Amino acid sequence: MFAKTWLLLFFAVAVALHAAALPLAAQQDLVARAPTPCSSLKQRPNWNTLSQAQKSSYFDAVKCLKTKPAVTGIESSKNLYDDFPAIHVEQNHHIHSVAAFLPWHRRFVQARERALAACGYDGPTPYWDWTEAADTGNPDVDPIFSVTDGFGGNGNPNNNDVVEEGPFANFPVDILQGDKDVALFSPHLLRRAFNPDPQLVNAFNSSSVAKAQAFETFNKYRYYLEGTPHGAVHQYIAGDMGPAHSPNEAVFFLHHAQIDRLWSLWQEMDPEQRKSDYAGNLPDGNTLTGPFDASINDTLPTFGNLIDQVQVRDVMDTKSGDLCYVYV
Ligand SMILES: [Cu+2]
Repeated sequence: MFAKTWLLLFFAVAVALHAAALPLAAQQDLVARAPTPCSSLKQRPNWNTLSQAQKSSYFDAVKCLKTKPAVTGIESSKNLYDDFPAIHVEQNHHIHSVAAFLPWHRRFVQARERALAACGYDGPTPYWDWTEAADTGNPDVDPIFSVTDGFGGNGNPNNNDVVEEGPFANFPVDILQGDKDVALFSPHLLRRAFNPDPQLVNAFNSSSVAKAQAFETFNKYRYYLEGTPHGAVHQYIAGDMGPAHSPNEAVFFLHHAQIDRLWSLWQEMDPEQRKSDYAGNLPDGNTLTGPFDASINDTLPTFGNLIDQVQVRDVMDTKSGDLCYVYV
């Protein structure tokens, strides 16, 4: 008993001495950091509520990214637009089917927002609520695919599924997943090949999302959300939205804003618990069977200089730190 108490005391003194020897900043790091409150919150709206002028300035900024210098240093990436698919391909196995899927993509959408701002865009960061599209049974008629004020429609099946109308008509895809010798992955023009399979469409309708939102722990939630609604939207649009180079498809960022919105709505159902609930496998584990050894103190996989690499805990709350936004 005495020996045990002594040992504990010795340990406490050793920790205190060790802490005293550290510089002040490091000492503060030992204390759990309180999230920095935001001075104001930006609103992220549904794409369909944007004005024509906002939509067209959004498209202008997206296309402007092709004219800005690359920052990732990835050899194949020649401009800021290509940096997004390039880092997503490079980090593919670190950011999918892992615990970090949601927080990494949350920050990735924020990186896109900052890049668009550098291209003069001062409008909001929109999301695409694809449940509205799926609930009609015909997602292809959703206004997001309008050829007049949307992202353009389906690709032309008689021309390798190339998108021929709208702001991304005949748009170059230069960053590719995998081997450039494989026909699908050689440089080409942006492709879409909508897959109307009802099973696929139902996987991102409102009842599928209701099922996702009903999970009570992060590990189960992120597994279903990623594997079912998220994956189904990629597979529905298909073409360049399918492979890991999917950030070539501008709709990617509105899809991921929606995924981020669903996660933030899920968190708001029980903020105290869920803004610190983080669990799941690391890249070398299995997404379904583990081991589930991810930690909220993990550093996020790299964004290749598109935005700084913070810890998971820094992006758990959209209303704190340097996030400061809400979905409306
Ligand atoms: Cu991704």
